Amino acid sequence: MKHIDSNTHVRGESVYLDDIPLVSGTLYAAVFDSPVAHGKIKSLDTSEAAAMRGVAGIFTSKDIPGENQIGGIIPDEELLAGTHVHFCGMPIALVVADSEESARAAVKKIKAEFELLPIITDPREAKEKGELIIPPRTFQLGDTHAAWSQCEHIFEGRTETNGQEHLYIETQGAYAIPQENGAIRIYSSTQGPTAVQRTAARVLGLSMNQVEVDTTRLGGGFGGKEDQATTWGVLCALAAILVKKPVKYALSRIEDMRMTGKRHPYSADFKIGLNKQLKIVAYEATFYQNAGAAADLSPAVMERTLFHCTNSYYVPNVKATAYSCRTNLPPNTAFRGFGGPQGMFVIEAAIATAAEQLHIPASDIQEKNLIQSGDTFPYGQIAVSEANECWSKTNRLYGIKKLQQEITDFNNRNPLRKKGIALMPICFGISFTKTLMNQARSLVHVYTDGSVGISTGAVEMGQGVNTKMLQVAATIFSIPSEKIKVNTTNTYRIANTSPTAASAAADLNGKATEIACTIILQRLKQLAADDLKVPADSLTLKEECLYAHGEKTNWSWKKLVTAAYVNRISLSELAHYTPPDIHFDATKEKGHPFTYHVYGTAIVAVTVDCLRGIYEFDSVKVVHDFGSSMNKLIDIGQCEGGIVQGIGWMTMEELLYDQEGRLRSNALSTYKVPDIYSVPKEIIVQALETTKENAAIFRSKAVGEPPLMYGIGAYFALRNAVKAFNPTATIPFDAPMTPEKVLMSLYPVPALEEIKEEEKKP
Ligand code: MTE
Ligand code: LUZ
Ligand code: MOS
Repeated sequence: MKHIDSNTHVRGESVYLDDIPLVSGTLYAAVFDSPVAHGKIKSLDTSEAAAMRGVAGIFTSKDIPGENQIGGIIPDEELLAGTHVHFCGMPIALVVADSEESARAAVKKIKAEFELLPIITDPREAKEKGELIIPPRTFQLGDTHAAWSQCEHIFEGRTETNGQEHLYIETQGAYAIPQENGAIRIYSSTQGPTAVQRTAARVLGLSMNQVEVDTTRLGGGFGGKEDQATTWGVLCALAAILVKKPVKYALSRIEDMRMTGKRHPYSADFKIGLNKQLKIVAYEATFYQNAGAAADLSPAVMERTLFHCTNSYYVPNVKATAYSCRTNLPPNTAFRGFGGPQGMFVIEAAIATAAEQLHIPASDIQEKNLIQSGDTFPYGQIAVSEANECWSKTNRLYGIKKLQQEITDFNNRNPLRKKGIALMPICFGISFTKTLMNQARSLVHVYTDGSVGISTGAVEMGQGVNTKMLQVAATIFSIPSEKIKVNTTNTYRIANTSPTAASAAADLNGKATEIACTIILQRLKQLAADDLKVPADSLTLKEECLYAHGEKTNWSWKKLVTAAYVNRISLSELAHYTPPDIHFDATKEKGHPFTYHVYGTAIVAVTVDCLRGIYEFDSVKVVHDFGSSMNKLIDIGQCEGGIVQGIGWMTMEELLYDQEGRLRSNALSTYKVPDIYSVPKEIIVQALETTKENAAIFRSKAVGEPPLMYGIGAYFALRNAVKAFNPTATIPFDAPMTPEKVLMSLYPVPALEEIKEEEKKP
């Protein structure tokens, strides 16, 4: 089945926040945000701005009727700065005017003076100064201290991974409309409608039942709207309540890039020990997470770094410690992979270090250490692994040694163009690591004409969750998809939702939908069973016809539905789902936090132009563990998108804050994301088809985040290509590996003159 939005998407008819028809009298908001990264607000003068034509109001923290607090995990973040600012881009005042232009013009007339305070942008410096968001956490398995003596080889190193701008095509935004009796409706481009609702209630001093949040779809979220859409939803609601008029704010790209947090940059230290057989005996890592100026989701992101610090390998002795470091940058937030990629990069760097020192391909080490079913993760969960299956199928399909040999041959033939290849196995845990968040509800209505409406807590952001919800209902009811509509995500229909995140939305909401549909179907079957005098379990629905013991009856879907209504039997159901058997004890850092894991293996190949430092990705060849995919088109699309986004993070997206905490890569002219010319020439995604019980909806495993981590292979492929040209290059593990960095690491090569001479020969 195609993505159900594909028709309206290509026609430009899909409704995003900025397409919602406006109520007359709507005003427009714009934010005055801090120009300095840390300081005390000495004075704030809004008088000139307030006098401008079209300006309806300017609001600061003093105008907030409830609490000036938006922190989700820790209450450490003000909506509007009160006395101090903690990052460049922190909202200070909110202007409301009769047009976007007047609102933004008025913002420019606001004057503020600051008493400047020391600025920290580096996480290690923050840690040294005791600026931690939460106390450090350590995951431990076995005893690394005792294990070093069993190691034949021990390597140490340091890594840096930079942040990443989400660059959802639709920027952040919201539209709030006051309702009768002080209530409010907020249209929000958010992954977490309940977070917007809860926070709006808190800030406005309302109860949650007075706040309706409605989301049709997002033009991408990628984690950037899991928590940080809340600010804009709440600001619009605040202004709307204060001016008693509808208020809209759709951020410009430059505002969005400046004011919102991104993927967390990490700095890390590692130590890895291997025995003679190249088994990893011990691994230690210390992670310094650059959290930015407030907690946001950083504690949860940090936790997932620890969960995924050994990627898809079994290591018997592990000690990993993570620090969430407070700096004067915009609070960093969820981004596809949620700290997992940052953890996985470090062990891949450790393995690459070992491989380079031992003069063997990293894949020799990777393959020998893949986690097997029955092995224990550092957090105590026992693996049900597909790591070896994915690896060996990759080898069967694409031939790892053959590809490596082809690359060596190419490199021997070509003095100025070098290829590099890297294997990238992945393992990603599915479930919110905060166990209580793993719950969802679905409300299914069957109407008397036989059509069906579904509402869940899932937010459509391009990933196809609505299509999957529709497929669930179509499959259970055995009716055509045209009879089913998936409704907007709305806090009045579905309450207390978890954000659409952790790749878990299709599973959680899909299972709830499956339960709701099954309950309604049971009622319909019972009705027919009574009439036909057969047991209900002998009945099956197929293509809108009811069969008893395999024989067609005179009951159709339509007749069942009508009869149920006539007999006063409910055609609606609200179902609740929570995955069984997950738990985690944070005092011991042990448990069984994930419903299951997703595995896969990628081979990434790149060609570097060794005169210019530029490069092209030749191919990404993958075997991915889909379970048994319920929608191949969508799931392959998720893989392709994730891979390209991961390659962007690892190779070209160079986020840059200066010493003053100002974002220098603040527009698409200075921040380069992958475009159609820079995607790999070939991406092949093959399925590891398994029919094993796996707790996923219809055994179709979650697919949203895991493929991003194949992109990590791009970094190591590039590194190998550079090493093929300049074997003595010392390349720090400092991602992204931009063309500039590639060029710098290619040279100086003492033998360059000789290489040039060589090339002139026929
Ligand atoms: N795909 C598209 N097209 N747009 C997105 O914003 N977000 C990703 C992933 N795929 C995203 C996407 C992220 S970060 C997550 S957590 C999952 O989708 C969420 O959706 P799911 O739980 O339905 O997989
Ligand atoms: N969000 C969250 C996430 O709150 N908890 C998680 O475990 C998670 N994992 C991935 C992405 N978002
Ligand atoms: Mo995705 S980072 O869980 O929104």
